Amino acid sequence: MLDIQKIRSQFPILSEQINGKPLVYFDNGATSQKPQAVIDSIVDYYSKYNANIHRGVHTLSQLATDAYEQARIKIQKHFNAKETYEIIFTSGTTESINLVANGFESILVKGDEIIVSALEHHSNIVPWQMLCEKTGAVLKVIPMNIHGELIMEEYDKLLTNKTKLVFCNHISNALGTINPIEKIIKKAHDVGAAVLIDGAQACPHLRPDVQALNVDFYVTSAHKMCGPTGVGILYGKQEWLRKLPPYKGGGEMIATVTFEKTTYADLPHKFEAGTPNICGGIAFGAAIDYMNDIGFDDIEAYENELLTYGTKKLLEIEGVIIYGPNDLSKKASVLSFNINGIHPYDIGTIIDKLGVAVRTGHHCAQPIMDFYKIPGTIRASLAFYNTKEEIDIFVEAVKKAKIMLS
Ligand code: 7TS
Repeated sequence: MLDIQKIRSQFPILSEQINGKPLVYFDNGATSQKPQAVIDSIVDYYSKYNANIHRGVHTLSQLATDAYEQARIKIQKHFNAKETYEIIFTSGTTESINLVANGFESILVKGDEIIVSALEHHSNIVPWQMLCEKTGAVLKVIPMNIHGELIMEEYDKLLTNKTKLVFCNHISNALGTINPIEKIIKKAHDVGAAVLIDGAQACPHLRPDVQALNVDFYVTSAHKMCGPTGVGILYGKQEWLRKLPPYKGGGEMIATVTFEKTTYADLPHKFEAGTPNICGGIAFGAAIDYMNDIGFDDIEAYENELLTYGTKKLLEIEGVIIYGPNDLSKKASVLSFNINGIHPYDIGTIIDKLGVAVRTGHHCAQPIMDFYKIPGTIRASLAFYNTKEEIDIFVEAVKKAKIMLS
């Protein structure tokens, strides 16, 4: 059982007023709020041991280096990576995906096939299209059904010995679908393809075990799981990380440099050119500690309770259509919906005036909106610090907006 009031008191922003009303923050899919422990880790770093890392002999630099590398170890343990150097710090999910796509440029040849799912965020579509343009590889798509679930029989048909890579998100940002990634990974491996899982929306809700999943690459952003913006990770199996060429050239990623030839540093530094987001990495570690102290089993159970309650309440409003799986055990705490005849943007704008923050639009997942033939949805994405009382306020706000717009 979570002590929600205690948890809420640890997030200063949750007691803010917006437009004269108490904030109801239901835009966690875009970014989560930050607990005091994470804010403190940022203030501590800049006020007590700010220095560049991996290069100074002086004490401050060593303190900063230790804290940064400790964060990498925390992240390794959290995801159960075998080796610490399999965790590469990046600026976030988008950069992690681009790093892998860039690396496969030298591996793929014309006619190779790569598979993405119909449920992807643009950041897991566009880099692969760019890769296909450069290499002559062909992009195939696993289709989805009306409930926003991938059609696995169609996936089976797409897999051949030409398939070199498969990409799929763990949880869809637009619908909340929890994808059957264990099966997706196993089937891809059966034809010799590598798999990248985009965990941006999964990591705030559950704890992935990359060894148990036997996944080749797993990527996420800190800011969706109580950490700061501008930092994330790429987990890669070491065999793959050794095979891929560096993504960016510069300081810190080299072993030796002459004007004739450069040799690269070992993992993880080969992929970490330049001064990284030191403070961000340290604060990511603090966020992981914070969430683990609360406990992912309790987070999952409580969020499912919120989802069940929110679904029931929202469906009491006439004309509401909720997208995504009907089976709520296959869905994260996302309520993506429309009201017959009303544009999602109009609802979002009115409920904002009532203190409720949601996202409206295509959620960077235009192919999903095209599938449903809609311009977008209203998305309420809930976190473990949200409450049933907030759902009541949100539902009342939607009702008011509906009356105003009808
Ligand atoms: N993948 C998924 C599944 C996402 O939901 C997002 C961001 C990204 C990748 C990109 O993450 P970034 O940290 O590199 O930007 N999703 C959203 C969203 O749903 N609303 O705002 C951002």
